[in-house]
Amino acid sequence: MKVSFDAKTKTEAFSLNQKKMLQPLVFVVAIAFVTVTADRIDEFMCPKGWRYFKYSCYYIGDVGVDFSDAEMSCIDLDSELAAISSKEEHNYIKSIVQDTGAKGVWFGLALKYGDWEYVHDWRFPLTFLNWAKNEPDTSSGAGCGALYKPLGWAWKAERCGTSTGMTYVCEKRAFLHACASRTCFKLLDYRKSYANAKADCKGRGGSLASIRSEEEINAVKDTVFSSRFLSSPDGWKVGRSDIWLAGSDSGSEGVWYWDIEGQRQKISDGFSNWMDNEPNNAGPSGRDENCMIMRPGSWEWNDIMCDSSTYFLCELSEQVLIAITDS
Ligand SMILES: [Ca+2]
Ligand SMILES: [Ca+2]
Ligand SMILES: [Ca+2]
Repeated sequence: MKVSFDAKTKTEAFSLNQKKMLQPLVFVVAIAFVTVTADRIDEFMCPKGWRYFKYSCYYIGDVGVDFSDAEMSCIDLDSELAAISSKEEHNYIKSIVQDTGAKGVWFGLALKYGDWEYVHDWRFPLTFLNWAKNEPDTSSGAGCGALYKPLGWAWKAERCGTSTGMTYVCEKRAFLHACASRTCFKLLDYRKSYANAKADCKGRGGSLASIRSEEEINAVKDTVFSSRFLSSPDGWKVGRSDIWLAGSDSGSEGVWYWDIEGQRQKISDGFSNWMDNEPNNAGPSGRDENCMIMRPGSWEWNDIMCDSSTYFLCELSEQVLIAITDS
């Protein structure tokens, strides 16, 4: 399978991508039915205690929190105060805060230098606004956005230090998992160095992924090339970029291991899927290549420099994962 894109706009590349995906997806699904019936494609998932909606996970906090505490609480949970970019998303959040007993719900919108912006990303385009009538009213020093129950949950500018009756909504992206018999894979669609990717997976209760069979390659294909994943905002980029796996020869040049705590295994003793003439340890300016990536499409491996930055694949046991299905 060849995955390539013309340098076009994101939208065009995305539709091109979907057409190209159709054929291989049919193929992958057929294989899955014939030979690896133990495999399955799970829905998008969110951590326990989070709610899933349209590629995002939402968390509603405690009542009685001011804006900056709400912001910090979301960051502590590896998320951000929600950015509400459509009527649909607004209505969803409204539906999950109805019964919290809160009067208002902080989300990510705040007044910065005279403009209303999303606090975690000022570039986030304000394509959707849902202010109540006569809002935002900043005359009393209000500078933070909240869904406000007495106004039918429309948005109100509230004083940021208000905590009475206020809860908050955090948001983070949901990810698709696919599981083989041994383990489940989770693709992270942001870039990190090998060491930081390894730490990220560990922080999720797993590790960078090792691939130990054809069956696991099939599960990874499902994870990376799911048509649903590709319709998420960044999916089109991920399907054509290298992905870190847990392989490394940092300990002894040329001796490759799955570098996983408690499961360290010499790769040459088991399943292996290197590209032709790799690993070659041939970094620029004579630098070592000691960390392994997998290339979507061929699903083969290469060694690259560990401080490169790319997407990565974690493996997690099923106990770590809690499915939240699209309702
Ligand atoms: Ca959002
Ligand atoms: Ca090396
Ligand atoms: Ca190489």
